[in-house]
Amino acid sequence: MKYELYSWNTPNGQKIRIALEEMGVEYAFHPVNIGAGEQKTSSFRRISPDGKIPALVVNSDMPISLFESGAILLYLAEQFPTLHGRDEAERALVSSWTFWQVGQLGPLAGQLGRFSGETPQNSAAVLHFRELLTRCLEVLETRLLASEYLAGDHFTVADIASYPWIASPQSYLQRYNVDWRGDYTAIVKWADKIAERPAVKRAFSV
Ligand SMILES: N[C@@H](CCC(=O)N[C@@H](CS)C(=O)NCC(=O)O)C(=O)O
Repeated sequence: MKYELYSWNTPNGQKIRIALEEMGVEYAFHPVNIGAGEQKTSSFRRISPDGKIPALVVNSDMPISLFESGAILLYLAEQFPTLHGRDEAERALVSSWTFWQVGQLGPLAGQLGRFSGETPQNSAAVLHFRELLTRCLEVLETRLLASEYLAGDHFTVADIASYPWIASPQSYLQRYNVDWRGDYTAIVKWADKIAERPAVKRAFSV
């Protein structure tokens, strides 16, 4: 099999599954149970040095091993240009929004989840990360009021990066009742349209 995905059912893992389903390629799925610590084994660290999912191995004469979901998405976009920007300006936006998700939206939602699970809902940490996450949602809303998708008028890996962090049932926004559906009409429209994509449905059905 050319593509081998090492992953688990979390927003970062779901991104790569969506991209591979959009590409319509076959891939082997290797579950890495992060609850059981399988991501920290020395064998898994050979493909993902920081001991985190997702990771992707691309088999060919010269196999390629990738970790970090943003790097994987941008690599796949180069293989499958329909998921990339159509010109230099769009590709620059695809990179910018993808890096924004892995540098801002993902870690801030992750920290909200971490502290919401462990400390009272009015603790300084929970309030701090809720505020920062709200700012992220405002950034996303402003962009989506001006543009159908994050990099322009068509769906790219930049949308794939952010979508599960907002709308996946495993997203911390769902789990800790961040009311994005009530407050952000452009995000809701964008997310509902993405949810209808057959590849996205397939990615979430497994
Ligand atoms: N920046 C990384 C973050 C990956 C990440 O945090 N993965 C989580 C699951 S969503 C994980 O493996 N957590 C287990 C751990 O850190 O031990 C990426 O975008 O791929």
